[in-house]
Amino acid sequence: MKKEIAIAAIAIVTASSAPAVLNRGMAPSMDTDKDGKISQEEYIVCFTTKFTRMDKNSDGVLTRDEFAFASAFNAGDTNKDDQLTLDEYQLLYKKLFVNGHDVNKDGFVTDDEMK
Ligand SMILES: [Ca+2]
Ligand SMILES: [Ca+2]
Ligand SMILES: [Ca+2]
Repeated sequence: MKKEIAIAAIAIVTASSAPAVLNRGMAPSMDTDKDGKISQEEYIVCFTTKFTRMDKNSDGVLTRDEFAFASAFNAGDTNKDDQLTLDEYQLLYKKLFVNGHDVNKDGFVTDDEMK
C-alpha cells in the first residue's frame, strides 16, 4: 500500500500541467492563515476545492474521465468501484501529505518541502 501511494505521489508531482499538481506557486494560495506553512487541514481544503472543480457533472464522485491520473485514482479508489468519492479522495491526499509532501513529518508542508 505504501508503495502504491508513493507511485501516486510521483504521478501527481511529475504531471506538470495537471490540476492536482502541488508546486511552489500554489503555496501562497493554500496557506490560508499565512503562517508560511501548510497544515494538513489547509492542504485538504485546497484539494477539496479542486475536487468540486474536477467533478464536472456535479454528482459528488470523480470518474476516470474527470480525474486523469490513473495511478492516483487506483490508489485512492479503495473500494474499487471505479469512482472516487470525496472521502476516498480526501484520504488519498491525506496519505500524500503524510507520505509525500511533509518530508520531515512535522505536520506541515513548507516551501522547502514543495520542491
Ligand atoms: Ca462526477
Ligand atoms: Ca471508490
Ligand atoms: Ca514538514
